[in-house]
Amino acid sequence: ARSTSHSYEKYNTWEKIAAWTEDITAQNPDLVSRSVIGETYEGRPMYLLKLGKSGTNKKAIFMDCGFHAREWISPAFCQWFVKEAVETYGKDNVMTRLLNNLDFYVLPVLNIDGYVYTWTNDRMWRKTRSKNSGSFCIGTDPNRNFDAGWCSIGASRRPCDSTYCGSAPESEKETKALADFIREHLSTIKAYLTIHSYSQLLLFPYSYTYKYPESYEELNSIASAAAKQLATLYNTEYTYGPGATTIYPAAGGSDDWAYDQGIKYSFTFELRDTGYYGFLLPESQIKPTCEETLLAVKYIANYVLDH
Ligand code: ING
Ligand code: ZN
Repeated sequence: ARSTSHSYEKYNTWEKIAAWTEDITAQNPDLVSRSVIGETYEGRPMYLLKLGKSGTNKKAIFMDCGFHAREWISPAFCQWFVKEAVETYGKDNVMTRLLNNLDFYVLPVLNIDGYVYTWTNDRMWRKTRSKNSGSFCIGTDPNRNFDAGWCSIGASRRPCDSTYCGSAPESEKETKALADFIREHLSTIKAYLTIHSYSQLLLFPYSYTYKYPESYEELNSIASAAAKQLATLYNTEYTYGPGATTIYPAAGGSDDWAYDQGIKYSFTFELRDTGYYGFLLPESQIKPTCEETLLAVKYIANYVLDH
């Protein structure tokens, strides 16, 4: 047993996050279970937490953090979300109802190798850490590596670029593991949430094309209501809309891919801030950022439960 408690208001190393996944599972056996959905290029286990009271025919919501290595507030949010779930279950009516009736799959860090590299070598690293044949440059952008208009727009075919789409869709062990898990659970997963930073945006499909998704009206109204909820705490302003027109056109993103798999409620969050600190968001902002984001995620989860 480990004696010191986890620091939710600090950025944690992968070593600490990995140990935390074990501890939080052991401490909450009726609410949390842990599995491994694959391993990274450098051989690290990709831990997935499943949150929820056991039940039959439950819908599920999948949420991942840490696609891009330097976006440290993202893994911090996944940790915060799990903490809130276990601490407020049985106390907060909304969280209790959510966990009684839904399962949350939470992947605390997708791009673990990249995340480790930002702690040891280069704080601004974005991509995975895989080797590219025929190049000395390392890594693929995991959010250009999905089979959704792959590499057609807003992505690069050059391995040295930060938006390199990889040698093929799902060329990365990390994106393949995520896609395989979602494909295997398509009958239960009703929503896909992927957490990035920064810009304070709530995006939905599409990013790989300017065409509007069939559920545009519904997604737009959910995003509007979720952003409104988020702002109730600190007045943090979020812009929302389809990725292509709200941030920039970019193919191969996981939200577009999940949507085209039939997961209607698919959103990308871009957390604080709007650029003053950017990726280097101070630790003093972890708590307010996570508290406000939690309101938006709970809103979306509630909506999914009721629809
Ligand atoms: N932004 C996202 C990126 O991967 C995005 C924006 C979302 C692109 C959805 C494609 C699909 O570039 C950051 N900050 O990573
Ligand atoms: Zn990102």
